[in-house]
Amino acid sequence: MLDLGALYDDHLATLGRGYRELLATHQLDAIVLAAGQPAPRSRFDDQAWPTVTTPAFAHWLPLPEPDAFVIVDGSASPRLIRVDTGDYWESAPRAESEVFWDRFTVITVRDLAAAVAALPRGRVAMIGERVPDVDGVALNPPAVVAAAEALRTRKTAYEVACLAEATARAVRGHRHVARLFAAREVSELGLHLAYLTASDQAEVDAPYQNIVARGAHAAVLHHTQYDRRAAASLIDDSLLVDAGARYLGYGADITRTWARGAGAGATLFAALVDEVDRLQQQLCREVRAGAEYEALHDRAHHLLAAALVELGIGKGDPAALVERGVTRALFPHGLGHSLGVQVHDVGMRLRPPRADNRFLRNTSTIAVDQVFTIEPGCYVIDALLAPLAADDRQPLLDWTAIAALRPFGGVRIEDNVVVTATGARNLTRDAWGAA
Ligand SMILES: [Mn+2]
Repeated sequence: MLDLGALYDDHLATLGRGYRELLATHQLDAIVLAAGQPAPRSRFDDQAWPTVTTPAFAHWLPLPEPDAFVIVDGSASPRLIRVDTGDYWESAPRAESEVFWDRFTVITVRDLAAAVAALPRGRVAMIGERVPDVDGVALNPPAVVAAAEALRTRKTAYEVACLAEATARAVRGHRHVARLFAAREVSELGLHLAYLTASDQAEVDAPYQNIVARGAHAAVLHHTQYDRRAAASLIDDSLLVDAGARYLGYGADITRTWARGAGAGATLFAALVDEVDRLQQQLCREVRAGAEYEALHDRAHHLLAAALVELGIGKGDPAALVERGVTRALFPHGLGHSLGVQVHDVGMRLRPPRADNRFLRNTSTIAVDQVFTIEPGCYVIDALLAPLAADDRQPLLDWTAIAALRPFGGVRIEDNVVVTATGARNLTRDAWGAA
């Protein structure tokens, strides 16, 4: 196993430097990072969603505990204020690693009021939500929040190690459901539960709601309404699973698509899965520090157009399929997004994309130590294809092929990559190879 302690020390040292600069720039004596409180499910009962700590807090330590505060004032050891009410109804949430405790000066108090009383006053900013108003403390000043978010775009070795472990867990889930799908009939709900078991996580611990889509459901980009029925016998079918796992607050985000069956539609769909997988790996190989992520997204459209013509799904000049918006009807989402303590992490969409790339979540200049997803896809979404069938773009697609693919929904292949000095390290393929 990793020497997480040494990596965590370096992580804290990097964060400490970044925050000292932030304090100086914004003329602050301290920043308070509030873990926050669980959000109520409804104002009409006493149930709450599980605690999700404020990302700026999670960036400092993997403690999934409400009402805690980290105080950063530039001193060597940040302070951690915790509330222990002696509650006997619930067991306290536990961090999966204890690595952080002795790096903090820990102050334990009996209630939230005492925690608030212990917070610094004066030139102090606080980042958090569902936190008490504190006199003399500015809550979420936008410039300070933006500066703290900017510190999250380049990952430390500790963060990459956490993401690699999260990836390894997710890959175990993906491999398991792929085997199940090939061998016998299991409903979407059954596959979802099997994924959680194989990746050893409760549903509430997952970084996002698993997308588990069979057949035509795979054309629904965020299909989470799991069908509970399974067919009686193995049929020609597809399975798209977009599911992750977490480690110490860091989430992996992986998609795989599988095809089954020997009929003409299944055979064409399997070939499309192979093509998208191939072009996805090509895009991962083309990641270069200094290049624009949006250019890589544009490149994905050109590679997809060539693949479509190769497979007989698209017709004519591949460049025309991109220029006329045909690839955008088949691949309507962005190529990827930043990854970290939030599954759609911050800091990589500082400017909006071009209008034709409007769902793109990463418009950054690619830089060493960024971690992001590469997730091209291709789907039969009738709402997007209908305008093409109805205008002069109709001859650009083979509609018989589209009809053959429709029952299989679509394909998406998604990996998590770390930008290096010479290219990118693919956490997902590395874990897949090692599993
Ligand atoms: Mn994703």
